[in-house]
Amino acid sequence: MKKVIVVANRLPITAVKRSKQVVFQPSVGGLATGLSSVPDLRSVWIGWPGMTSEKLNSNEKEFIEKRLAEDSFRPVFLNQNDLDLYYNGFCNKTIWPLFHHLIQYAVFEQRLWQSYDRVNRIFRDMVLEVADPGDIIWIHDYQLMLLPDLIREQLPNATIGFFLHIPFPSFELFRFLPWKKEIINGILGADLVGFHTYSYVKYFLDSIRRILGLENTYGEIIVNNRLVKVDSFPMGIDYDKFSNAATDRNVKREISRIRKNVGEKKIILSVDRLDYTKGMPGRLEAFEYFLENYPEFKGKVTYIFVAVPSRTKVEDYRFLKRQVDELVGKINGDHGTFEWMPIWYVYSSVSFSTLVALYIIADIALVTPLRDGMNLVAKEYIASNVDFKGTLILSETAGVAEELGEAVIINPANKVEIAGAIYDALSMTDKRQIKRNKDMHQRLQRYNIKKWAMDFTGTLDSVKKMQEDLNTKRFTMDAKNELVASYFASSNRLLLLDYDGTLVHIGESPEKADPDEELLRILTAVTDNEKNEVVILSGRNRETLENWLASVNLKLVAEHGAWIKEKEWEAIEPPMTDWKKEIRPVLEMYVDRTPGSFIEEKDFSLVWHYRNCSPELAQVRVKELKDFLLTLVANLNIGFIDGKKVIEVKDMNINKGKAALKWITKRDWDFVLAIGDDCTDEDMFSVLPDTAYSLKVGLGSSKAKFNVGSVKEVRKLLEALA
Ligand code: GDG
Repeated sequence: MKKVIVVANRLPITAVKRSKQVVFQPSVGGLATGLSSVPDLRSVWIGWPGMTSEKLNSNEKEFIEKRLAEDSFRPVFLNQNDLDLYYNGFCNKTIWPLFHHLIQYAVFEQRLWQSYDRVNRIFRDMVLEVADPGDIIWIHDYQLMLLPDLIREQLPNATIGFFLHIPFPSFELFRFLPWKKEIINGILGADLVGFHTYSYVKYFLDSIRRILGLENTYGEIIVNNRLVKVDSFPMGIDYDKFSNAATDRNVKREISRIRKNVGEKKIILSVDRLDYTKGMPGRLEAFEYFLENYPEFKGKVTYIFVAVPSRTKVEDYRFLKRQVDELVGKINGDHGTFEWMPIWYVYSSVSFSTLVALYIIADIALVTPLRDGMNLVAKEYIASNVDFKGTLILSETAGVAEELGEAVIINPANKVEIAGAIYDALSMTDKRQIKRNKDMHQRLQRYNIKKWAMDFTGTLDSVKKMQEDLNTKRFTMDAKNELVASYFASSNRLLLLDYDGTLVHIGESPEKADPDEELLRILTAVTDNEKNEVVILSGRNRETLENWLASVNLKLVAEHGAWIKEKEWEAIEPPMTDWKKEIRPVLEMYVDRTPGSFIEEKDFSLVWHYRNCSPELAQVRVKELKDFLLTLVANLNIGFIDGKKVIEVKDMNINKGKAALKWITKRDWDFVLAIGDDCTDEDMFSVLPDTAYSLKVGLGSSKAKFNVGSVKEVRKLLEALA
């Protein structure tokens, strides 16, 4: 039976020695807590058990293996040298700081890199031992970025997903990594690459473009003839576990215990691993600034500061510990009294019950990382407070801020702003807090950890299906040669070409899709041949096509077939636009509710663009909008196109198929070629004669006979016909 193999640096439980006995305890950290609550998905988990080989004799190793096997965990044993150079070295002194944009902490050393490479191969060997054909191999995080490709080399057809839990850096920082090409190639061994946010997706795709010269179409890239998809999957939490905790007996007991000690004071809480990315010194300084500038709160507020020991072998972390100790000491010394200690500093991990009790009792959660892949603490705080009370103060530089926009968003480098936010939060009326928290709460409930994991593995399945489709309909060299031969054997040829995504690559700014010199040269050469009639069929408006393509002798179709130009522009149908006044207010409402989206008005259609929005939010809104439009289309005789990051509402009678037919029926062509990339081009493919050649750019099912990988390939083909 097909199984899911989760591969991560650490197992969800850690082996430790207590009085010479090996015992096990849960691992702390976002990945372990998150994934361990999705048991249905965890058939086998491969990872390091937390103790180096030197500390274990062979009996103990065997004991660990046996005990872990009961939970389908497979340990990868690492020695002290690996731990120093790979884990404490390359992972935490090179990748961690660089990927968090804190390059001043990063070291670049060949021997650390070599160890990283070696350990990734050790993990590969364990995966090869465990994997059977058809299994899903899901690799996690920055410690194992070479692993996808190392496995791919050995198992070319394996189903591999890779998820990065930390940020991916902008190219301007990533370019400093001496092994950047190896890292990118390593990750691209996966079929699906996931990040928490769309910004990291963009940075990753940008690096691929700059380093490997590979373009993507909406996150799909062809790597060595294989489709790889890159997308964002914002990790959720085990919502039920946190939202049900308020009624748990142990949690209630903890709440009373803490309340007894703190009294009626307001509580500010922060919980993080002691890590320089979490912005702890800045946060403490902001708290100090708050006490100095809002002295009326002295004696009335307690800051519970939980710092979980982390990476204590790395010098930068030890330095941070000293810095935090000093700051806490100074603030308590300067402001504390016999009756009141401003900061309760806990340098250890706490039990789950204590953690949730703290979440529930805290009036403010102060989550101010300098940079954070996601930050689950912020989500857990909101989910635990089922009465929707409490204020979340959140860094704009944490991945989670893209999702929890209703939190009080601050700049972690601005202590004045943070202190002001604390003051506002302590003075905020319950009503405002409740409204904000309720909205966030509902989203966390919807997109929980299970949904996240199912979403990722479901997408991975669909990528495999797309790869299969592509393989059966791939535009091979033989197919290309046959097309070119047929072209040269004919004298009466019709070429029907879509523009965006077919002749030009659509990047993040579609308004900048004007033709480059190469394209104009190719189009001129093809149209100059008098045996050819070349038509561009586009969704763009007349003015744009005119401006961009006036220098070439082309026939044009604008607005998906609403306008046709042989010599002058003509409307294909009498305009019917009465429906616009009903639809426009609806789309405007969606613009208001979906930051980053906008409306484009064309002569015969209205288009809602959502490419700049948070993908998760957009997904929800698209579904709502489509459901709503479905109730209107019959009455108004309109249809809508669910295009690439757009919903276009238009007159039903207008489509590229009708426009294409006008040319197809015009003459007895002995060669017809149609090329397009999105669903609007399917109308064109469906009216072609059987003998026609048709190509879809990109992957996925299509009525076209073949799939081609990219705009580059289309241009090469047209060049061969020129
Ligand atoms: C990485 C990325 C990303 C913490 N202290 C205690 C404790 N925890 C639990 C929290 C939470 C988790 O550990 C911490 O998760 P974060 O997301 O805040 O941070 P990282 O460990 O840095 O995680 C991060 C994450 O991976 C997931 O992809 O969000 O950006 O850096 O679940 O509850 N749990 C208990 N006692 C503690 O003292 N019981």
